[in-house]
Amino acid sequence: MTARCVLLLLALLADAYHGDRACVGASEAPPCPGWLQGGLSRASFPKGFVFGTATSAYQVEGMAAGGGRGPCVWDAFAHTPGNIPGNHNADITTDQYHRYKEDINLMKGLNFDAYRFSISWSRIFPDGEGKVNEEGVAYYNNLIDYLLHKGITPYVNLHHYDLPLALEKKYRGWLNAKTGELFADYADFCFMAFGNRVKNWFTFNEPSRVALTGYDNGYQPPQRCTKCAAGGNSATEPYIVSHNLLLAHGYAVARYRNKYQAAQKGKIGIVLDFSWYEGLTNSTEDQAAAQRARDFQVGWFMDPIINGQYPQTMQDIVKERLPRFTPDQVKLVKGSSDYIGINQYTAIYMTKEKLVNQTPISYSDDWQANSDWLYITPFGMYGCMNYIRQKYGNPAVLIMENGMDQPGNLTRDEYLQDDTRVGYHLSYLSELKRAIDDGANVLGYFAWSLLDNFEWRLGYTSKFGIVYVDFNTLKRYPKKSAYWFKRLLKH
Ligand code: PNW
Repeated sequence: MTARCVLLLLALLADAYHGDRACVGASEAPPCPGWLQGGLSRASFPKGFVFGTATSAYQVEGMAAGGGRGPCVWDAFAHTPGNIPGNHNADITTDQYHRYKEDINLMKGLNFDAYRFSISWSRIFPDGEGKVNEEGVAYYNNLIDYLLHKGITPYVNLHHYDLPLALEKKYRGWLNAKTGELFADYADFCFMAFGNRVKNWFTFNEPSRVALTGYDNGYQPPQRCTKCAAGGNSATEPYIVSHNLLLAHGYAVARYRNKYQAAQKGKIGIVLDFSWYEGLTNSTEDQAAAQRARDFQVGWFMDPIINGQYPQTMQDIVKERLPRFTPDQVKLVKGSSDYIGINQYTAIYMTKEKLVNQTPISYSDDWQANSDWLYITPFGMYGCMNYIRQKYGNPAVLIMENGMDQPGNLTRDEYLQDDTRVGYHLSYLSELKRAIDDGANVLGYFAWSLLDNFEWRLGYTSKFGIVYVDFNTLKRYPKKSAYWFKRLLKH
């Protein structure tokens, strides 16, 4: 679909909402004939298709220095003045640590089936290794038990950017393969402690962004790059880190499969970010730029996990800077996911880089491509799902994040009237359905996010929730999009 078609579609959707406005404020309006569900309901999706919302530990839990939790790399980053607007941090954030029952009741009331959250490694092992923090274990036990009590299925991610600070300091974090071995020990503990009730596991969230933002451009912890004050090498470290993350994933999956899976009967995978890349024009060069982008973003992890090696384009461009898998590592990584989680937000038009460096000096230079950022691009959802189906043999996929933000300067009422977000989810779900109808093996969809929360480098200035959080009182207010989901998902 062309960008113009998309704009037209959105204009039509916006029009339809405005007609409905009086009827569907951000309150639980009575059944409203004009409510725009776009013809979608649960019945539009395969039987057993799962709908949930997603969060991550650092972004919603709070109690950062409480309950026996050790610091993670993000605590140190957020507490360094100047890193985050308003010097915000996640010491309290939405305080889900104390309010999880309220949040689970909210999910239940909105008719969601599942909740994706992450476990904070440093809440279980404050130093990343060694002594267990029983208070942290009790917290996750309570969270899981209450989810199950309410009939909400937990989807648990083991690592969402929040590496224990002790491991960064002691071992240089993901630059050291040792961190991957410790990750497997932590994962093993979680399978042992929670696996009798958790049947859906993920190792990592968006490992490519850990490598990109931590080691290529240095925007996020540990802020390493060629020109960074902390030191680094953007030409080599992103590749070393992603290799170590792939091995860490493999070690953890092997533990699950060898020790727990037969008895616990769960599944395990990884969550990858995948923006849809289109060529800006049909020229061979732009089409090749789009393919390089897909390979460098999602192929970087998908190819090893499905085929046991990095994409050929990466091997050709990165050459000796790209680590090689030993035969044992191939065995570990190839086939190491029962399903693939995909975070899908947007699409990007790619064109061949105007000035290609003769000697690329960073992972992002290696893409040899420029991009034009778009935002509400539902065709990208179709593109990603269709691509994975065709290129990787149609593995089972879960959409683990999809959503959009609002800027930080509106009034509460303006936040609650999030018509644009309703249109976003409706249009992306419609394109997801189209991909499923064409044969894509998609098992579920998780909206990012249940709550407005700590949006990393943007602090609280960017709001992705379908539920508004007043960060002075911590009171939750469902937005119009929340009620839209409630109606979509009614049984
Ligand atoms: C995801 N991009 O990160 C993360 O998994 C969430 O923790 C985060 O809150 C959410 O998206 C919203 O930002 C991404 O620029 C951040 O392409 C940025 C991008 C992709 C994913």
